[in-house]
Amino acid sequence: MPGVDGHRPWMRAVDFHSGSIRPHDRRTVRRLSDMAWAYRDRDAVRRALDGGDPVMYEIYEALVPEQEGHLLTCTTVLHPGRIGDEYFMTKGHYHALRETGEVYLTLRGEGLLLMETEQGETAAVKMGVREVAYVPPGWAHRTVNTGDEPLVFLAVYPAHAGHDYAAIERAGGFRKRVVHRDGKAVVVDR
Ligand code: S6P
Ligand code: ZN
Repeated sequence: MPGVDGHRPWMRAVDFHSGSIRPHDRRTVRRLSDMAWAYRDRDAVRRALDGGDPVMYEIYEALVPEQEGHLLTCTTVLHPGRIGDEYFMTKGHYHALRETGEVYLTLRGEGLLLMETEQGETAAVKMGVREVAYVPPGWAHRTVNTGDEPLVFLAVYPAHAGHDYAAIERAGGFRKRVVHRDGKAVVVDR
């Protein structure tokens, strides 16, 4: 039976260590300057920017049509490090189509998946190797690398979901932060 839109089945290789998808259709690099607003310690942000604007994370994508029915597969490689006492993290977003969820499978490292809703609910879910985390529809999501090696995870989500970063920025960031305190990762209020 032919596919609904002529898109052919495929297979890609995922390197669990480097996080690369081979071949990938797009690789996106996010540096601190792309999300400097997200960190609380402004002096630490300035120092890190002056020190060379570190790469925070990379995203490898296997692109498919951005249409309902398709699923987009991608990996994220979130580097270890801190800005002040706050761990390296992703910008975080709602899906533009709020009714779409997402699945994360951790391939390497350890971290936390911070989630929240526009109604004020919050959650922090552990991310560890071979563990799956679920982002329900309507929940904004941000990953935080609490370990000392790259946090690598595979994500699958509806290809027509879209990304709404502006809602997070407008809200002044996520309601919770993950900071390094007494040698461990602690979730605190913004
Ligand atoms: C996409 C999915 C992830 C993130 C990636 C980077 O829906 O949630 O692939 O895009 O982890 O995070 P962000 O917040 O910069 O898109
Ligand atoms: Zn997402």
